[in-house]
Amino acid sequence: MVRPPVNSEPELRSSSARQITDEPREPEAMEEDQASADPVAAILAVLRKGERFLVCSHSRPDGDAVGSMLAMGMLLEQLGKRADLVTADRVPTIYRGLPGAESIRHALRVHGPYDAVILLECDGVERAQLRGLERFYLVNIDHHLTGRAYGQLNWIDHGAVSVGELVHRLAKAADATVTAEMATCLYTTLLTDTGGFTYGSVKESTFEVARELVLAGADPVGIARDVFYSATTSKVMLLGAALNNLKREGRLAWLWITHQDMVRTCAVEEDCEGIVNLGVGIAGVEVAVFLRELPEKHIRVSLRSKGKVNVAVIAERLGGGGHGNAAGCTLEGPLGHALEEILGELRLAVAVAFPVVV
Ligand SMILES: [Mn+2]
Repeated sequence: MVRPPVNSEPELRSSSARQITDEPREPEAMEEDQASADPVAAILAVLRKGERFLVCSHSRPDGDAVGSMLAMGMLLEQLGKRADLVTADRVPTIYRGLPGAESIRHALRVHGPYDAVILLECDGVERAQLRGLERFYLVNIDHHLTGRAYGQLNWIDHGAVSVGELVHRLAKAADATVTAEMATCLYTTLLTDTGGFTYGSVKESTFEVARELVLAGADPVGIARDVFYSATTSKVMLLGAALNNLKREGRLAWLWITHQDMVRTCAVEEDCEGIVNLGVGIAGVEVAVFLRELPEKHIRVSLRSKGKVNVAVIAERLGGGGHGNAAGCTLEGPLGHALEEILGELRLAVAVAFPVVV
């Protein structure tokens, strides 16, 4: 049995290794071990036991965040539970057509009589940018390389291409029906987190999951159209501004936009999504970085790698996180300063990954 979810403040528990002693072990210690041995069963036990749940994901939600939240909400509903879905930022326009997307509220603080909070896609509780989360029983489901076991229950699987893939596994383990609506949300997580099935995380099983979701009613053509062929005019104008600032140096490429570029093209934050891919899309480029000047002058940094350089390690060193192929962080401005800082890291990483043979 897992520890029952509680409404009151759960005590913080260390995930560090326990010393082996002859003393009888506390029941809690055994629960923890069982949870780490079979996180799916442990999470299902929490879901079955509770009544009301809060489902959250990271701020600036992407396709995996939105799709996995919606599918998790549908799963909880099938289990006869109440679920509130909350993120710190609005759902991006391209995902607003997903089934149930209108049910996601955006807020800065959470409160309520929740039996547990299910945090999806957050490598740290702070990624959610929601105040008040810490006092709840936290179920952490993630697939980031930089994922930490900050929850009372943690399921971190680096092998999953999206958190949606994990929610799909959970739904099957619960013997829930994967409805067409759920399949649409889950397929969206696969498509977006793999860059249309092209990133290094993709493997044979990815297509097995995709196939199951299509059989369950997901429309791969319609979803791809909504995700990849539905850009706003301001987004395409913004791409033009970014391409004007494109630089190439051997295996490195970088591009940036200023806050002024954002204002001039009437762009919104979500229009910046994917710009970094233009840099890494160049033949011979191994790593690309996209920098965006925020209104308050901090610099948002997006990193992409073709695979030889682990950009999650670099992002984490600078206070961010992510995957080996795709990661990000926020740096101090001004833009020129942030650019030099990140290029210093990247030049070194490229030199290590591609040593010059003399
Ligand atoms: Mn993801």
